[in-house]
Amino acid sequence: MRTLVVVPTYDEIESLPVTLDRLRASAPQVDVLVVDDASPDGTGELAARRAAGDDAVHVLHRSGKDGLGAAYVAGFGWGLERGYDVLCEMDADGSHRPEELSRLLERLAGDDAPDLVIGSRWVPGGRVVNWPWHRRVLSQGGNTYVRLALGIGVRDATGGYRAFRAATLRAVDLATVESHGYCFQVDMTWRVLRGGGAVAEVPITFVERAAGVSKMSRAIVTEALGKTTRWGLRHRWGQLRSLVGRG
Ligand SMILES: Nc1nc2c(ncn2[C@@H]2O[C@H](COP(=O)(O)OP(=O)(O)OP(=O)(O)O)[C@@H](O)[C@H]2O)c(=O)[nH]1
Ligand SMILES: [Mg+2]
Repeated sequence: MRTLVVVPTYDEIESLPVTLDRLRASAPQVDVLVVDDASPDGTGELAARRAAGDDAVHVLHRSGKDGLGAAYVAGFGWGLERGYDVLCEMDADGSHRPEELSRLLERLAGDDAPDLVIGSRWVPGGRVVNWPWHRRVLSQGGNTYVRLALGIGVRDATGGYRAFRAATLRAVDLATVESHGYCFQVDMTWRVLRGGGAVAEVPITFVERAAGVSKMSRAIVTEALGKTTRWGLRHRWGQLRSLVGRG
């Protein structure tokens, strides 16, 4: 299985080298694509230097900050064009421990193999390290809302440590994905489930970033809540109409 890990970056000059070192050491068989949105701190140049010295590391430079969702769509397109079998998501900030990637990949390749594996903070065995209580509440509350609004069983639909089969991504119409922030994660989960795909979760230990600043904002939370509500309502409306139509 040729595997590509897509790492979106915006101002991660301190975190990215550590993440790349850990990933190359713990999963040397896996290729990496850094998708940088012209980070003012020079993360893109750093990634280019790493790519020049390591055949397994690649970089895609984009012209400006356009959100994590657009970066992943571009990165997935790059990987699908080059024939990778499995495409993964991983943050650059150390929150997603590279040493746990093999567990996601094993689950994707195992028996009754799912179409998408999510590294999950909110299943038994999952943990979050160094998060203040308000981040826990936001993530757990947000995920509970997503589960109820969409009527799905996934415990960590906003989690961004993931492994997709290439076929799963090909079946999703990536060109129409418009979500910017971590709403992108909910969007992709919902698209896979709506398309009849199976989603599995494996517990991870999520570690709060040690360096750099968060790109999380009120706009990102609002986008996720608003879109999730709309998708949920549209879905229920469709169910109601087909029920009435049948009666
Ligand atoms: N290319 C690109 N990457 C981004 C953008 N926004 C965030 N990222 C990257 O996406 C990953 C997740 O972003 P974070 O800032 O860590 O967001 P978060 O994990 O919700 O917030 P923290 O809990 O503070 O870490 C990091 O690797 C970021 O550098 C963007 O607009 N473009
Ligand atoms: Mg983070």
